[in-house]
Amino acid sequence: GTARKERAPMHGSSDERTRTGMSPESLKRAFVDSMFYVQARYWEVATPHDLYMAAAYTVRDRMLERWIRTAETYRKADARTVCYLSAEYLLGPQLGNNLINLGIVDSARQGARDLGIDLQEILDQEPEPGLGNGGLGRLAACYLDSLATLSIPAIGYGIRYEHGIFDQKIVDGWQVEDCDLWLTNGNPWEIPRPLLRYPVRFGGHTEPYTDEHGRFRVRWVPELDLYGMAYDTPVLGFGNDNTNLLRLWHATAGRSFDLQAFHKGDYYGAVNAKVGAENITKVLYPNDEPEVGKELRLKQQYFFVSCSLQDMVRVHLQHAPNLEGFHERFAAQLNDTHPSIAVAELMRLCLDEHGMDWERAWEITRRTFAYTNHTLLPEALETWPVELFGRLLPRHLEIIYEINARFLDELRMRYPFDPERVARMSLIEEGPVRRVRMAHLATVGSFAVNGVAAIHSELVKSTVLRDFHELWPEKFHNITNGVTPRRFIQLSNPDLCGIITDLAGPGWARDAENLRTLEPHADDAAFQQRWQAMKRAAKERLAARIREATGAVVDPQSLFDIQVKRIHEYKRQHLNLLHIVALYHRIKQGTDSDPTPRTFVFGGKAAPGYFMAKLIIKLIHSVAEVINRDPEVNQRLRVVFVPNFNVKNAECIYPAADLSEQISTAGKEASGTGNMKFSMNGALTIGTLDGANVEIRDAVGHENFFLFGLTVAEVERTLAEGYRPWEYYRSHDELREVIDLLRSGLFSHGDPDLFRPLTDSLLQHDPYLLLADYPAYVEAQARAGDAFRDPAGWTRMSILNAARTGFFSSDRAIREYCRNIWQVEPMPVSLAAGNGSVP
Ligand code: GLS
Repeated sequence: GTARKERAPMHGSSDERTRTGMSPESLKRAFVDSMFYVQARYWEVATPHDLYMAAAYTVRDRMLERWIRTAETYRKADARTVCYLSAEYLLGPQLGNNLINLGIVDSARQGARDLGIDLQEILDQEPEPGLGNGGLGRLAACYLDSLATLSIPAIGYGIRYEHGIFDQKIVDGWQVEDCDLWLTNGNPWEIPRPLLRYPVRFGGHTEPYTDEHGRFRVRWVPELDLYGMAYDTPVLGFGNDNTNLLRLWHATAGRSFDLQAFHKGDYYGAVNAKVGAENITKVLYPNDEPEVGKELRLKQQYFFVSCSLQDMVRVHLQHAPNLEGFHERFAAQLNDTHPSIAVAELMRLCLDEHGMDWERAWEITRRTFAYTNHTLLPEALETWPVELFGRLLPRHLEIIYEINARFLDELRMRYPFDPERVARMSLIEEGPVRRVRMAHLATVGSFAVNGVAAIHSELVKSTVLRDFHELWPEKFHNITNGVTPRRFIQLSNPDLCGIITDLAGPGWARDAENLRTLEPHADDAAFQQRWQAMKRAAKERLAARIREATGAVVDPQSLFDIQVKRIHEYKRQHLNLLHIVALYHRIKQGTDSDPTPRTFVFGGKAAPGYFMAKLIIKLIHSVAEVINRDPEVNQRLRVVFVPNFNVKNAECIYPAADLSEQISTAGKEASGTGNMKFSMNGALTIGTLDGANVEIRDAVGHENFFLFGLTVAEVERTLAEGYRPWEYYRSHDELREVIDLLRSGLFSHGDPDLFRPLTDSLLQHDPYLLLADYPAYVEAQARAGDAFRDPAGWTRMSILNAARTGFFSSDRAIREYCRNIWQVEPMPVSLAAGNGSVP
């Protein structure tokens, strides 16, 4: 009201600037203030955690004006908004990133130093929000960063998991999962919105009725309801004043629990039901590219999608009398099929809650959504048994049946003599267990479908969605993934950042194509020296971290050969191991010709139920144990496993790599994004023609990339011709000796059976063609080893890799989404332009 406006303090007065100013002096004062008024502590008793919290609140205060001003700007302009719907956001630590995006790293360091505190110690305190599994979740986080940086009105919607991805401990070489407790000490970055709640319903049945206009309608009579409550996190842009919103939903019990149970006197039953409701957002499913089918996961998906769409509808109705025009206000991106139930939910909201007719509702729905496919692996393509679906979401199943009936009619008209095609394209898979095909629902309900690397997008069109591509070729796009240079260069590799800034000026982090200014210096001896010193320092930091985490000592002079990513058979960590064992074997036999000392670094989590992946982790440790303690070998080879690979550890690992292992079977890795982070930091890649490797190799130059392995076409042909891995084993002497060593018990304290499941799988099936690719891999490794012994030549290649990977910035990817899919324009926010009042 006006009364409040009159009393509003002027934001920008000198008092206010003390509170939110960016100088070391005001940061210091605000920090001391937060320690007292937020943490309620005095200096002498402040713990490191108190220091972190006070620092976080100090920084958060400095984000709020931008955030509020951004919300105000978008709202006033009635701006078209991107809604990114994702079940995962692998954000990583916030404090360091927010200091960078506010441009106050130096002030903060200075302010801390004045108080006798080391900023790094404060940064190390932060637990990381691990609300994702791997590449897909980290991509969502990079995209939020770029959306804000490009001044695009955008909201990230997702789930506030109480427990994110598990902490990985290693016990006797085996992975042991420990509960992630990221929220237990409080999360200073989120703002709870207890009044921003939406009901979400499950179960029950539907009833037809006739509305007041005499029209046929359906009412859903659910069995239970719960609420989704919003927790908001600001997402700063870099080099601008835009600050976007990440809104994560937390589940709480609804009134139905009270009514049903408390009033019947069943107090404990009622409390139990409440606990059940709150379970929905308890824990992230720890499977990357999972074999799905769990009821709770479908509940999670529907829960966050329903809250998000209700929130979008609320915002829309602030500007419009009804849902007409909803698709003009919002572009909603489905991050894989996890949120694809949104298609049915928006239909339900339009039809049942807003009285729209089917044709209009369908038009709005199809023009709202776009779908990104992130995997071709058949076991990861989500389908839900119709029985389960109908039990949890009876109304949505009806709507899906109706979408399908109309769609199949269209198809029959178009392909009258091809009933098999019609059956293939159906939203329902027929069989002993009928299932809903979520990728088909997402494709039919979207105006655009994209893959995440050029080769992957072609494969989407020619394999999993082939029939749909034939029907709607114009719907299909490629948008090659990208990663944010703010976190993965500026924050994680300050020395590299210094080198680039000296040459290109500070603007490069907003325009990564400026990395090209490095290129003319690739052969300059003095520049090479600086580059080598940068790499050397990063390797020393990683060596120290490795020593701290595992006790292993590694030599920073050696070639750091690194494979960090989820553990999966298709990613072929065990192919890497076969090479390591071959090198070991040669040294023991005295037949070695590659004297390059190497440190092999592994890291990555295995899905807790994925036995083979866990066995691979055990094998890495077992090989490491034998090699690292053998004095005949350990001067030349070391093998380490960095436990608990997460964003924080990753930031220390990428800058230290000489060689990046991107060795998946061609056609299996949709894109990869670690491959980009390594290359940007000056690692050379040894890799297959898979995912974004193809484009990285084209960008950096074929001579600066160690290529090996079968192509997609060759993989297909090999399998079609009846692949017999046994024959590779028989005809390749070294390969046979290596596999025999694994079967001998040498790496398992004499137990020949421990690794049997792995070696048997390789010899009998080898679905990922390790044996077929082994000779080419070992040969490419020898080339890499040779190249490393020429420091000037290697450094040149390293510089060219960093110089030519600007394309893989997530800013470029987001620009493509804006232009080719979302049709959304930047809306820059200006702090200066506002009248400065805080009503
Ligand atoms: C993934 C793919 O496996 C990765 O290749 C890809 O880089 C990532 C982001 O597009 O998505 N799909 C998936 O389910 N998990 C992934 O990491």
